[in-house]
Amino acid sequence: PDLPELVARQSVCRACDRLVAWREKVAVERRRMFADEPYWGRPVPGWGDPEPRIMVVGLAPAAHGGNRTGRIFTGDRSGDWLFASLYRVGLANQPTSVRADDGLRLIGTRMAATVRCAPPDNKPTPAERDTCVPWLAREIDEVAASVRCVVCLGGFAWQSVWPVLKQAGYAVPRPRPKFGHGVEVEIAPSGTAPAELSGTAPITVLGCYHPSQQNTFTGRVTEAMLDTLFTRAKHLADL
Ligand code: DU
Ligand code: SF4
Repeated sequence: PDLPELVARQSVCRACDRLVAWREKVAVERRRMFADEPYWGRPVPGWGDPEPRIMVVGLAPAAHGGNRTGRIFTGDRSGDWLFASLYRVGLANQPTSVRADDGLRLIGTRMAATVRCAPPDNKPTPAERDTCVPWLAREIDEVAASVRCVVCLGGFAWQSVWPVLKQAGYAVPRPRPKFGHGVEVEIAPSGTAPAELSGTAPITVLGCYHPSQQNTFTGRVTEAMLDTLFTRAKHLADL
């Protein structure tokens, strides 16, 4: 399957009862309030450069962000911080992301959520994560030939990405590296890597605190921290 087919197939997924109910409940309530606005209310696919050198992995769409606009991190506070930083360091063509048709383009960069439906309180259950992670695994498989750097926004993405990268053909350290802002882990294709990976250079997994309101309000994440991290990602990815 190619990326457009993957996007189409996962956008109709209904595998998690609780999340399907939630994403649709939120959508119905919101449509009533904003009758003239289209409201997505479905799984939010990966988005950006189809041959990315940087892959950004988040947690899950926000109820009134990605779940509303249909584009990941679009129309929510985390996205405001994320896209502004990507723009400042030259990985996006504009600093804001308000609607799926706003002209935003990512440069050498793609992004996806670990869990693709908006969860209540932004907290998917472990079972929901395990159910959804195969979509991320398929997406990483599709882009693995070009990716040089994987940026994990928050500990949830960090935990989820190791089995995915192992399955994609990378030798992943044991025990799993501990998450932190700025933590870098270099991984190389393993002996059983698929042909398009074998013989390729190592890639770097980069930990980044999630630019959630909780973190940005308290100063745990600052604009400077995000800019430094994405500048590093850009360097690692030769962009
Ligand atoms: O029209 P297109 O070049 O196929 O782009 C489709 C879609 O992906 C559009 O929403 C822009 C985005 N995109 C991007 O962000 N960065 C790229 O390098 C290529 C496409
Ligand atoms: Fe499907 Fe993932 Fe949504 Fe669950 S969270 S319904 S697996 S797209």
